[in-house]
Amino acid sequence: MEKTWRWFGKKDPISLDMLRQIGVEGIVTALHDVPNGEIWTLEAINDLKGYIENAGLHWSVVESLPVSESIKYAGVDRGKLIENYKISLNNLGKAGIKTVCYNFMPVIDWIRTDLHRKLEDGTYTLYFDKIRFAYFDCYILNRTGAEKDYSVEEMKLVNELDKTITSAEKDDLIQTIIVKTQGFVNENFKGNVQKPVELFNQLLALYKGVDKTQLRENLKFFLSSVIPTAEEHGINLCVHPDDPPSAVLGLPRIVTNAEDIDWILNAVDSPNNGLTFCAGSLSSGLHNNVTELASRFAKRTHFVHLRSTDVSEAGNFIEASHLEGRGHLIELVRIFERENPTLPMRVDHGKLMLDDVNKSYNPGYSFLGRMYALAQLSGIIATVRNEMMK
Ligand code: DNO
Repeated sequence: MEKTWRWFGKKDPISLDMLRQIGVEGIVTALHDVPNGEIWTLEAINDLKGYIENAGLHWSVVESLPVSESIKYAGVDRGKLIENYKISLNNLGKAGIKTVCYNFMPVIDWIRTDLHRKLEDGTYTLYFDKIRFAYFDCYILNRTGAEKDYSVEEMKLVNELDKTITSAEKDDLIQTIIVKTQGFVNENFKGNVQKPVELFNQLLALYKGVDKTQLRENLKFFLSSVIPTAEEHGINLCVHPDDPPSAVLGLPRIVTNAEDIDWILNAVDSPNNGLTFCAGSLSSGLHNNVTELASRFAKRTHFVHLRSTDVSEAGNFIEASHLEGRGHLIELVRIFERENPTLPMRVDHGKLMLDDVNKSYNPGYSFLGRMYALAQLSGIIATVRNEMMK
């Protein structure tokens, strides 16, 4: 696998020179300043590509070429937005960038409720607490009928939490779920969001009547339109799994398990229609066995995110060490090195450790924590390659 790193562009405090020193081989990035839905011009792509190459690296993967909300709920302007998407793909193809990651999660991308979960050793990791999330749903968004999505026992805990939660904690929950985790990856919440809860509810309303079947049809419509362009340029499009891999807030999610992935790969059966194998997202659902999924889908995987989780029976999950947990990263490296050895992979997320705590990195994207994980994974990759030579 190629060792890549998610870099947030020229404004990223982590410079390309730093990345060269720690053994990064390829860059994962996007034109973060272009608003969602607008065309990525060849000029802008080439400018960033040249900048990366001047530093002695190369632009390996686009993460993400974002899919506009209106394409996901089939709004009136989806035709125009899909045309723009195709032009952007065309331009990426001309520039020679051949792996493009995207996701199809309505309204909200990845979800966490705590960005500073302290571990015994003094480092911090990311955490999802089902009851706090249900609280956000039932008491902060006040979504009609939300209680029905939780068990009686869960609602009991949610109602108890309501008696003790402070307004600072409520505010922190809103900032974490809507602003901090979404702001840097999700156009819906970019910039200075004034009224996050109101905005969130407006977006939820756009999906009234969009169930799983309808969302699948909308994805199929999108893929049928863009995959021919991808084929023409040899671009591998790869959908990112839903994180966590289950329906949330009354919204359908359609990249959650083996059956979903199969459905998508068959919806437009082309090698250019593939998967981003995000071990962290997939492993956070107890229904998923990541090593089975990897063996099954390795040939249609175009990009790998290596991260692990531990999940409780109650549905809470914590981002685990890259050497432990349900992600089984050692086994995944074995599978991918054997089945698809040139795949780009990036270390996904890292702990906050040492001097990281003094910096303001995007949540999950620390420098020292990710560097530490990259070192661990480099060791695994080297070991696996050595095993394979024997
Ligand atoms: C968060 C990421 C996601 C992911 C996008 C891909 O850390 O895993 O934001 O990049 O969903 O489109």
